[in-house]
Amino acid sequence: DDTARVTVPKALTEIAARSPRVVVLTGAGMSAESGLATFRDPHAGLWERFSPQALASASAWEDDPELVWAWYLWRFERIEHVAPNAGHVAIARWGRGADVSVVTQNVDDLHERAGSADVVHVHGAIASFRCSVCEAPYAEPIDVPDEPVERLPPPVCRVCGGLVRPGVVWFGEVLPVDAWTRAVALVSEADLVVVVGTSGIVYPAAGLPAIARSEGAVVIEINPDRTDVSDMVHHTWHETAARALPALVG
Ligand code: BJW
Repeated sequence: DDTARVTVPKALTEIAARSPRVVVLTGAGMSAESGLATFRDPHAGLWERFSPQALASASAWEDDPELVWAWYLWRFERIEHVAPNAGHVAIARWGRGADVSVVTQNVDDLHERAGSADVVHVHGAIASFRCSVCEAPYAEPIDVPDEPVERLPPPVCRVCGGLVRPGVVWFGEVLPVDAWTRAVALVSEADLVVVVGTSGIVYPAAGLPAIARSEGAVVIEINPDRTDVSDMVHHTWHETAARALPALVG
């Protein structure tokens, strides 16, 4: 058992035990040990020539919707075939004995599948397909090719004929106002915010740890590497999500 060899910094165990209201803020590194690539890691195979940051943008969709749609379908398929890791499971278990909310930048549903009851998706959910023109939800089954392909025409909206898109927030788009408002309220009221697996580069989500700290929360970070938020948190623990969280939560 891998987690048996993880030693939790003593200060963190004490902070976790005495914090009634907890928010876990997660990024792509949270799902890395489930087998999903992060944004700033090189992508494999068909997608190695493309930068994920360039594909995840409103301008990429306008320029080449077939390329963007094929990339999202490939990721949608990957998400369906992977499972929550020990970190997701530990957060869900923590939430059964304490007031724990998850604010995630991830568009996968691994927190929900692990059993977390309160999950706020500030960058949307890949599987909430909708029309890119009239916003009507698209609930038809999505056709996924057997093998990933580089270009695929998106389905067409039943209401207005517009192209169907994934339910995510691209660069240059505004975050869903309800999710963002709730995320700010949660970190403002929290005693402890645990920032897991995010590079802290992408705003406005990257500003949540600073909001939490200025409103009085203790902020700790779990990440194998230094990030753009490392300097402003109270403690950084250089460990992976699936190893650290089960050890921290007990
Ligand atoms: C592990 C690990 C393990 C590895 N365990 N850890 C200057 C200031 C402020 C804002 C801007 C600015 N210039 C431009 C902007 C706007 C822009 C922005 O922030 N750009 C920055 C790049 C500077 N922001 C926006 O456009 C946002 N909207 C907005 O601002 O609206 C107002 C507006 C409107 C119009 C015009 C201008 C302003 C929207 C941002 C939407 C981001 N969308 C994406 C795609 C979502 C859909 C999808 O999944 O495809 O969200 S981009 C991508 O980045 C995705 C992620 O949620 C997000 C953050 O990435 P994350 O999660 O941090 O992942 P990585 O890969 O960066 O990091 C992984 C980390 O895990 C690393 O640290 C590893 O070490 C670690 N790790 N293994 C634990 N096992």
